[in-house]
Amino acid sequence: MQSRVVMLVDLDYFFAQCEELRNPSLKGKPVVVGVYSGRTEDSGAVSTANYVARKYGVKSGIPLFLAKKRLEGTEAVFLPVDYGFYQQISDEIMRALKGYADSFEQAGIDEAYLDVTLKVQGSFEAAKELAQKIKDAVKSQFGITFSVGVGPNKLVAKIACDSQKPDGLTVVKPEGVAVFLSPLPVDRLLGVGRKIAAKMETLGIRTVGDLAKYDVQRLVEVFGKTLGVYFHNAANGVDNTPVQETGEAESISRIATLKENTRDLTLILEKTDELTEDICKEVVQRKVGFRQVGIIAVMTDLSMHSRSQTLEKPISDMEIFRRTVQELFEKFLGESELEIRRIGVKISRFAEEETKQKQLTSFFQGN
Ligand code: DCP
Ligand code: CA
Ligand code: CA
Repeated sequence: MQSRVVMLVDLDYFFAQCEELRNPSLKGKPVVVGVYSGRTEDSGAVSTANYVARKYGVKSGIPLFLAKKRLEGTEAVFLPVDYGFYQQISDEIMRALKGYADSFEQAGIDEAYLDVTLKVQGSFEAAKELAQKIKDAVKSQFGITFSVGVGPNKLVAKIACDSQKPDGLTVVKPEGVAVFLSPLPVDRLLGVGRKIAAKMETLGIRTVGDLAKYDVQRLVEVFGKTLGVYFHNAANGVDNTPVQETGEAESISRIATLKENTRDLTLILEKTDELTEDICKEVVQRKVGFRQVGIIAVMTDLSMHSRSQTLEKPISDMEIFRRTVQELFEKFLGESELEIRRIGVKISRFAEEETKQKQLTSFFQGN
């Protein structure tokens, strides 16, 4: 199977770069953007700092007074966050980035995934050129630099991006994933916080390579099924989550013409079975569950009708799917009189994947 080609674009020292954009005289000086809590003049935390300030050990999250201390004697400039301004710049850049992608997923104020598989016809060489082209365009249109990682999936693209900052461009081809990931410390994987890294250390796991080789059954025993399997896959660079617009009303559907116009349920179900099977293949591939099943009927007078049913919980099970389709057609035939010419099956509300993602995210936040 041909590999996907996925990019992760992450804008460099974003809030601070926005400040440099509006006031170019800041360039070259340490710039710290802070969230001032207002209790005392210096209480609050660093939101981000430019790379000049980072050389002095100033980074996101540290207290402002500590940043001040580390930057003593320099020309450091401290500024309060101006979220509205950053949002505006972000919106414009995101709109431009979206134009380069087959599918696009914004993953934060300053980062986005681009699936460019079709755009580059599966070629990582072409993807590298495209990434450079996007960097140049964003630099000249908006005056903003970013780092980008290119890989066969979101996980690899993200880690590739992080590996070279600022203004980086890192390409990891499918055949290079293992070599790229293995030497990295485990905490480079999303979800491996300090606590989990410490636990892994006691198991003799320090690098992503150690984790990749570790018995998956043991991981499941220690971390539970969801996380154990996730860690195993992540360490092996496996990630099938699609790049997709968040909140996008997505659906998968198939439609076909019947051999003859009919009201015979058996004939209709023969055809819908083919369609449901086809859809199920895609569901398995995309690793999603769905909560809504719909049918479409085009009658001999070419009028089109649809019916749908929402299930109690997300499914990916073929049998329940078929039964629901059957019920919907039975009911529909009772409500109509004409013969049917074409039939369609549709699923939507891919809730399960979302829940899974939420479970993982909330778990990670607990670390
Ligand atoms: N941010 C924040 N507090 C944090 C982390 C980030 O307020 N603890 C804000 C400020 C950052 C923006 O989110 O500019 C994006 O976060 P990143 O983690 O992408 O960091 P930067 O863009 O600042 O730097 P980098 O060049 O490492 O991407
Ligand atoms: Ca960033
Ligand atoms: Ca970011």
